Amino acid sequence: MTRSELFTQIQLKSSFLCVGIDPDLEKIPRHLLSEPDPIFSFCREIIEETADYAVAYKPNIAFFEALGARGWETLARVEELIPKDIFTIADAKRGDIGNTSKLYAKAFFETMNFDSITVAPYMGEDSVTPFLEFENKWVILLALTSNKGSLDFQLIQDSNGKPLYQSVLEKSQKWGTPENIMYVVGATRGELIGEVRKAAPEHFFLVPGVGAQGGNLSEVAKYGMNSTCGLLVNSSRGIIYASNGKDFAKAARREAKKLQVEMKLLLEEYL
Ligand code: NUP
Repeated sequence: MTRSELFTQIQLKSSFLCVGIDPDLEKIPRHLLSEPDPIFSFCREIIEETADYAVAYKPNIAFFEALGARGWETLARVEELIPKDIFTIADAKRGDIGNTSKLYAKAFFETMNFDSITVAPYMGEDSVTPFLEFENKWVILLALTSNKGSLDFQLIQDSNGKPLYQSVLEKSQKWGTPENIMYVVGATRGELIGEVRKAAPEHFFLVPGVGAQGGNLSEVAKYGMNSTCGLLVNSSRGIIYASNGKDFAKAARREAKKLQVEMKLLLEEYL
């Protein structure tokens, strides 16, 4: 999917919601456990009920690969059932020497047909560029993550006072364009989101951390929105585990709609 197609979807749906698909056998409603593939049934109902409000889905690969070969099959089936006008993100946080990254890219872009993959920038340019060689596919580079551990490295300053995440933003913009690179910026980062926006004015940001991690949506929009929205805000547990009864998918729909209604107002305010 291209950047302008993504922006068109955002305008059509008045939404920049990414629904995070993190299905955990221990958390999904008990009645699904008698299904032949409980995780698939769970994801299918969640997708059917939230597709009106979502412009992106982000399956986190950990939740599938934890189930072994069967989990990979489920992931492929889930990816296939996501409507084609909705952007797909494989949250896999890959990156390795070039020759290996090339095969990671093939796995997620060709064997499966994801629009994008999250990539850790730690190994540098040659670990990232193999992902950029696929037409209309995207790398989503970790810049400033939502977790506490982001303090350990990402905020360390060099001798000129520049934090490491800023060096990642600066350097990596030379590897690709706003048409094939996005950045992960945590919703829990408040004003710092504005600093990331200054350093990367045109790029889309994937912003996890709203909902269960306590990030604030209106703050994200205030500091992060640009003239083509530039944001995909993710909530996983806050949507998919809104209820663990038989009404789980309807409850997920309600939570997704709540976020979309807020997003519509923010789009009207800032676009
Ligand atoms: O900085 C990041 N923070 C984060 O939570 C980068 C991520 N990719 N994530 C992922 O987003 C995390 O692994 C999970 O899949 C999702 C957030 O889930 P939740 O806190 O909304 O349940």
